[in-house]
Amino acid sequence: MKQVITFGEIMMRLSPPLNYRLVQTNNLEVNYGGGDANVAASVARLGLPAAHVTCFPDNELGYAAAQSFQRYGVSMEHTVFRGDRLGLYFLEVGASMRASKIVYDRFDSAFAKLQPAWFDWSNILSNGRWLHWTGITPAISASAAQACKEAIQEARRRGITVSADVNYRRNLWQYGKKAQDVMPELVAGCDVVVCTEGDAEDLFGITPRVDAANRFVSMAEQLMQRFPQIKQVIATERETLSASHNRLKGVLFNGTDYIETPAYDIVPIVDRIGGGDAFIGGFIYGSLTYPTEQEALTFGVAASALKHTVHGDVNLMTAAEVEPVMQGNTSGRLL
Ligand code: KDG
Repeated sequence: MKQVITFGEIMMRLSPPLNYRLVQTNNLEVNYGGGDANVAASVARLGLPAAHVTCFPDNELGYAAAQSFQRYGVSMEHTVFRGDRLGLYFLEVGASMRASKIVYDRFDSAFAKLQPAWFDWSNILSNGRWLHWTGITPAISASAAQACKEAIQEARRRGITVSADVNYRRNLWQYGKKAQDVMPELVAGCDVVVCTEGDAEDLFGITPRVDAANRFVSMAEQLMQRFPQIKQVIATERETLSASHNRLKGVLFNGTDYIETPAYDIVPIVDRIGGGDAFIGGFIYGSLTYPTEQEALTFGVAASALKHTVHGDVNLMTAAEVEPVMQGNTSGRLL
């Protein structure tokens, strides 16, 4: 069976154990994560073939990062090992009224310095059924943005479904190009787009109409008018009751119908990093497995809710574990 293929940077995540703060800890736990790679890991754990394409330094840190995703069943066969630096990030996990904190140390990473010519997309995508990328990838460097564009173009030529999580991280866009200039061309090649109201406004200048009955639908309609290739706009809507208690639901607009899921109460949150990626991984799996958009969307939100119960960036749930939650069994009791 052909693969779901993702492209982007993987970083080493270093976090104090338990709820220690960085200033007091003597130990840092190691995890690896990357928005796009987390999606590949989700899909692979759920049971469909997935591959992640990236560039790692040609050293022990690069090999360890590659292995961490191989362990979850992600094919890393297209990894390029060149360059010197693995990006890092430091995370203090929040609790109750204290929000999580992240410090990035990723500039000049091997991924940021990749050359687009190192990736033969025709060969990589010859075994692809779905390409997914996030707005983090073109934010890293001009060459990463170019490689992302070439991947999308090749996927389009091959009729492969393309999805994007626009995920606007304004602090990352530091190489001289503006997200507002780069992202429209990339998003124009996508079939499925994950976009919040805030990102639609910041990136594309799209705001819901003042008289809109449903603000998400109004935003999604305008996004689809501007980028006619888009067939589905999806998002999660998160109510933050505290750092350890969120309420999450999924929403989808397909040009005609608006669909939403029941809201999931997630309490206590163990680790919310990668919750959005778990949603997308679950949605991709659901779209390739279930006959209806309602099921795909609900599966995605259930997978995301479960991700919040596990440390690390990656959703490690199997389909058999997500299904009961999707069907409303959120008690944690064995059936
Ligand atoms: O969505 C989770 C990602 O943010 C995390 O895995 C790390 O890729 C990452 C990033 O750029 O922050």
